[in-house]
Amino acid sequence: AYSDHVNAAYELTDAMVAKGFGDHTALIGNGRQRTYKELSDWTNRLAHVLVDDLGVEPGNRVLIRSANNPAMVACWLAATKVGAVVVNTMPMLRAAELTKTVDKAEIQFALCDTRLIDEMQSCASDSRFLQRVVGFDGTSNHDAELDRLALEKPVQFDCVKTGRDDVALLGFTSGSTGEPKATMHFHRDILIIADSYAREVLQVVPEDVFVGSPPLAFTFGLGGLAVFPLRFGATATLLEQASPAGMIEIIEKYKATVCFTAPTAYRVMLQAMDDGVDLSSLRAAVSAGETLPQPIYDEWISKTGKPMLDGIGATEMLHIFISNRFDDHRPASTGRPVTGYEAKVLNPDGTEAAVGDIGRLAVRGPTGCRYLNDKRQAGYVTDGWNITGDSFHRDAEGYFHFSARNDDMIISAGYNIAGPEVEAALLAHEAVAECAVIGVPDAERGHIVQAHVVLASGTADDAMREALQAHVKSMIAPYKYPRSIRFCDGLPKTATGKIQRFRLKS
Ligand code: 3SK
Repeated sequence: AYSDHVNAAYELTDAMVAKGFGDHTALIGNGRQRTYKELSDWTNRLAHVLVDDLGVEPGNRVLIRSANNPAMVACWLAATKVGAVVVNTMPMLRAAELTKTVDKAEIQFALCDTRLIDEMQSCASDSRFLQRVVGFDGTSNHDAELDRLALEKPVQFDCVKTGRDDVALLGFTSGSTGEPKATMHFHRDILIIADSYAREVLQVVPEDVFVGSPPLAFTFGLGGLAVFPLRFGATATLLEQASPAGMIEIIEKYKATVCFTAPTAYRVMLQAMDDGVDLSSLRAAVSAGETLPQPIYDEWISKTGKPMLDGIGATEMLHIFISNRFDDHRPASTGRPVTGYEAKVLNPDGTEAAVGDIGRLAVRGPTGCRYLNDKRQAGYVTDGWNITGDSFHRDAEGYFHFSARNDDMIISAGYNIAGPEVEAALLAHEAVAECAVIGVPDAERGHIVQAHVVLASGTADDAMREALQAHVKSMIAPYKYPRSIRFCDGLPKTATGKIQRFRLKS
């Protein structure tokens, strides 16, 4: 339903002003608020700098390096307005990782928060691709080269008339192997995720205020904290350090209504509610990127009266494609496909699995995987179906149930054991705060189940180990119990809160 020429950034800014949202607050962050009109003007001035001063041409690749803040969103929109292909990156990347990204995507220009410019400069100094690094002021005082140049520019800019199938974004994903892949997404894809998932599942209205933790550098964060609010005239709050405490503060201060974060942050929010924190403004709590433990789901419903919206997405698909709904949700289920998407479960031979049988999840719809110059494309897409790295089963009513990432399936003495199932059993024990289950090599059984456990209470000793093993055996088939349990103070996680189980394997 998009015309041949559509520019996603125009639709999220200037078009919103034309629709009457000019005075509505678009972005809040680093102590400042900006209306849609101010955002439109700001991004138009920046677009002029990109074209007039830097010489950015449509199709050029522009890297943006920043923590989540309004300036990062403005840079992304401006680069999209001029028809560039944007690569958003996380502040924690070091020069060597930036170089890999620059080389893979053949990036010519970098817009970088001046607080993070050293690593960017050292990447640029010996890059064959990078022509220019320009600093911007992420604190929004407009006190850096890009900001100073922008202040002299007009607030009108004719956005490049990009084709709806022109690439607008390269989303990087390292999957479980750590070897980065770049996924290409079109201008129309950016709008589709809002017009499907955000419209249908979240039912976003202009009065909504969004908050959350995933970095804008990941498509999960870019969708949830920029595209979705801006598409509907709502407000995005952006936090450079999105700790649970920081999100709670924003929710209370701005009466945030939609939250995107991982289960571990929701656990902290639930505890805070017991201490009197008022999170009642939240009408949508989206959990994705990590398995939602049943106790958190149950406690959320009992404390708020609303279901937590568990969903599954992938950088390859740009955003969430299966989700629970407010009025259509099942405990321990990820829900049903978002309108426009179809999903099925595959047997190892590629045929469709019977109801209840675990297999690989396949999905197709308006967005999909297009890796940039990567042989792994053929492994991900078959006959138009995107074969994700997750094992699921579908029940008779069409709800999909997560079993494991394919890498999280442990084969022990001939049994297939889904690590997340063991984790869910452990989490149901009151002494367990967090845990991650992996398979470790074992001479006798091939692999055994090993649990890494962070305790909420109790002592990390053999008695606790035995109590947890007995507890798991009482909850699920005994052969699944963790033969090895290691206690630890914390688990390795990505910036989006995903537990990095592969880092426990060494
Ligand atoms: O689950 C994820 O990792 C994800 C990735 C991209 C966009 C959305 C989501 C939930």
